[in-house]
Amino acid sequence: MIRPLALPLIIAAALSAYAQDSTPRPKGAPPAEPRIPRGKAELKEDDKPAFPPPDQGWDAVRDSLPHGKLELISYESKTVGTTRKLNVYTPPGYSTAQRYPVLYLLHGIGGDESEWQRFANPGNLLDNLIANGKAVPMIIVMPNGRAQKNDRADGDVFKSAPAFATFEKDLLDDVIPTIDARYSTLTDKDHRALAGLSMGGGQSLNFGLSHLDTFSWIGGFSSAPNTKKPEALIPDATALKSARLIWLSCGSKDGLLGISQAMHARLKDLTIPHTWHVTDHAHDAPEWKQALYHFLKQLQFPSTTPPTDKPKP
Ligand code: FER
Repeated sequence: MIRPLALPLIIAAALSAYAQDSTPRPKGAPPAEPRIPRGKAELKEDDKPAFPPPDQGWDAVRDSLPHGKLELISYESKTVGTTRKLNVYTPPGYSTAQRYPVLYLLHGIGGDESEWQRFANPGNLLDNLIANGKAVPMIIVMPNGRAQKNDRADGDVFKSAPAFATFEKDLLDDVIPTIDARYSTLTDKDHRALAGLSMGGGQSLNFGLSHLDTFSWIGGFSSAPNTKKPEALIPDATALKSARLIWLSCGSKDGLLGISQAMHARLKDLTIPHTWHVTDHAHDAPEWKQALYHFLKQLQFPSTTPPTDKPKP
């Protein structure tokens, strides 16, 4: 079992190993194709913070204000053929008399359904934002993005990279229907967001941008090499017209910065509105925590609730 805070260090070491690997490969080994751009992140003119640092006390846990609830639930995954687990945060005062927007929040290559909780305590960030009138109540779902029978982050976590692609089906066919059946949700795309860190950032861009009928708010934080090519995800200038938010963020000291830079360049070339937020972090939890805080504030879901014939849970 890898300690969560050790993982960024392991990944940093893996990244520099890829960048420096010039050793001869054994006969029959797969080609030594680097999975990441070689060399250090190169800062470009636009690579600046879009937001000032978070307000003071942004991540304090306060007894004086109402808190949401976090629960670990199980669901049957037809995609994987197992019972899987995910964490669900419901906001303070959650009631079936109302319907709520949902943010699906995805973890990185060494994480699981509890990684965001360890890195950022998303529910507490949202409790503080709601109390200050800076974000709206929403449900946050933190699933396990490694869609395979053993979905624990054991051993060489890079070997499970293909299961992060399989998760597209699990998310669309198993996770979302489970959440919409068990919670009082708004089920239209304008009230559904998808974001994640690193592998989860790549998943969010890959799945979100190709399912704009399902998600209108899409965020890639420090997106990993699983991110599809910008030209594939954004074929033309009108492709993302229906999206309400396209968010890209990354640390300036992250060896994976080039992946987000390329997405930003594509969106900029096609004059597609988006957020580009680069801060002074590396591939680490402080980067993802502040990215999530600012992202949550941007999720200003429309307040008029569209008609829905979904029966209430
Ligand atoms: C890689 C480097 C980093 C890669 C994935 C990552 C699939 C993911 C890092 C993370 O999720 O933190 O080459 O290949």
